[in-house]
Amino acid sequence: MLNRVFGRKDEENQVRSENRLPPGQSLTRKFPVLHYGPVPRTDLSTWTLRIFGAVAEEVTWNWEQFNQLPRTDVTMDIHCVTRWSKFDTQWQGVSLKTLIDQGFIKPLPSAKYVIQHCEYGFTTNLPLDFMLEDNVLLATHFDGKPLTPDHGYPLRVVVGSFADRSEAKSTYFWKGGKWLRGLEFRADDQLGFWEKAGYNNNADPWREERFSYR
Ligand SMILES: Nc1nc2c(c(=O)[nH]1)N[C@H]1C(S)=C(S)[C@@H](COP(=O)(O)O)O[C@H]1N2
Ligand SMILES: [Mo]
Repeated sequence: MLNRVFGRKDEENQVRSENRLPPGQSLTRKFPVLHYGPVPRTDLSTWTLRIFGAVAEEVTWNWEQFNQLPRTDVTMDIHCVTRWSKFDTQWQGVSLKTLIDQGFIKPLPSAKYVIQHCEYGFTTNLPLDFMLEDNVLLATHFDGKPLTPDHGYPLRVVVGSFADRSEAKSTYFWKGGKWLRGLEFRADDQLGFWEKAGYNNNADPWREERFSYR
């Protein structure tokens, strides 16, 4: 049991000492699955991702086209509002900033928010500026392998924190929609599924913005 010489608690103390554990969180070595409703069965031959709203040209990519977009690898810590954090998670996918910088998506100047549209009508919302940070990824792979159905296959959004930039602006993990099918650019914000249910729209784990009290 050599790999258990350092227990979960030791690892937790380590990341705490590195300022990587947000308030009220604890370290998990597992990868819990959390969502509302059933897990969709996705057929890649009919899958599309639609980019619409406040953009110069609406775009719809099929799976083959999506996979020709430039790809990015990111290692991040993720923080769930249900109080688990997972460290050094490795993701691969597509960065929205890269897509915009390289002209694949052309937001109008009026675009200030992005709504993630997922299977079964699930949505979540973030400011466009935040979506352009490099701790946000449209991810197809976790740990070198395609996402599992539970974790959002074939495409999900991931928002995390960087080990060497702890306390920079981040959000709890629910702002990453699993089974992503569309990105809507908007001038005005629109609360998503958990945000309407009373979760904090800003959702910064470093400020422990879990719930909204309105
Ligand atoms: N489509 C969809 N995405 C979702 C959710 C959901 O209910 N539906 N729940 C969110 C919540 S609350 C969390 S904590 C994370 C969990 O991701 P995981 O199951 O990969 O850990 O997914 C987020 N993305
Ligand atoms: Mo969650």
